[in-house]
Amino acid sequence: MALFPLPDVGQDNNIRRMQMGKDEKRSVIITGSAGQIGSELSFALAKRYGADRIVVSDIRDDTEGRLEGAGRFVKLDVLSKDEFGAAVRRNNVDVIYHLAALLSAVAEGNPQKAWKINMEGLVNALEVARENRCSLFVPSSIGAFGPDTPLDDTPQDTIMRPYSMYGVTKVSGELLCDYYNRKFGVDTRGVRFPGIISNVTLPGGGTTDYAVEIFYRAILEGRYTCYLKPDTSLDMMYMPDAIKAAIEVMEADPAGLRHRNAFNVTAMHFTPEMLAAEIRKHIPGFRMEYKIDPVRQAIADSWPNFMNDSCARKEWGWAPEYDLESMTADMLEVLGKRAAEGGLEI
Ligand code: AKB
Repeated sequence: MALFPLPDVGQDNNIRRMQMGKDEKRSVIITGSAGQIGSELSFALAKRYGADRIVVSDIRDDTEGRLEGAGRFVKLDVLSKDEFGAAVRRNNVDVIYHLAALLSAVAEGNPQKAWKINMEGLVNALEVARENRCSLFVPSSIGAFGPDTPLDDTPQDTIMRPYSMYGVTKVSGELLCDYYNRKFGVDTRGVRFPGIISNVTLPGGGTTDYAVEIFYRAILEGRYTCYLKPDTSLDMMYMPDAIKAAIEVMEADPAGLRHRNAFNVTAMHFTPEMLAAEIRKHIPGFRMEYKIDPVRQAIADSWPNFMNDSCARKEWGWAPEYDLESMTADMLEVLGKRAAEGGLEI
């Protein structure tokens, strides 16, 4: 017997309706727009649905310039539900991409603050979505898993007992999003992102950051000191695929979704030594050294070596475009050009 009768509200896939141009007045809001994912997803959404239908928001208003062209800017602290709700109502928002959160290493440094921002911010997003009948995307992470999880070919549905505060907030967030879907009919969806590699915005305090920093240091200095052990295997994804996942899961026909919060998605998995070897194919003299950070190493050791993302492939057609080889070649080309113009810094 179903624990809750499914309410007949909110399941109307707002983003598909917008994409089909059936409701020209509605818009999408992105929280944490200036962050690693937000600063690229905001522009991708503007390109797809029209910048006039995108509201970019961040707690820092000094980021407004960086987001110019992606949509209307609203300064928003997600810890204020009133501010959040007002921004949604004022802008006729139908779809919320809730990206404002702390990453794993920073969260471990201040667990109380991480709980507050990651969980209270999420509860506000869920309540605002419920009250205003919005669809809601919330990113989860490989951080939702823990050392008791099967770490090879990690299944979609498995043991999740993370040791890090970041992981605790991610599992709690997944459960809460599913609860709001079942109890209140809010159209909540999410993916478990692996480490994301981007050539636009640097990540801020994650465990997988090495996989971005290494490219900057390889180009600028020809060497990198890695804080994870050479054989630490983790799932990764190039930003264009991460954007694709965030958009496609929201556009998916709800009738095909058996899962919602949150889908395993991956594009590649590698170790620091494998990435260094791939970079050496382009920069033969590249040198890798190791100085292990015990906190980030412990977090990485508790995360999957590689995930099974067959549910995402089956339920909404997930298929990444970049692998280790093509991602490395593209990163080095884009960052190399920027360095040649004198504009590469870390
Ligand atoms: C982090 O390292 O904290 C993030 C993640 C995998 O969620 N990149």
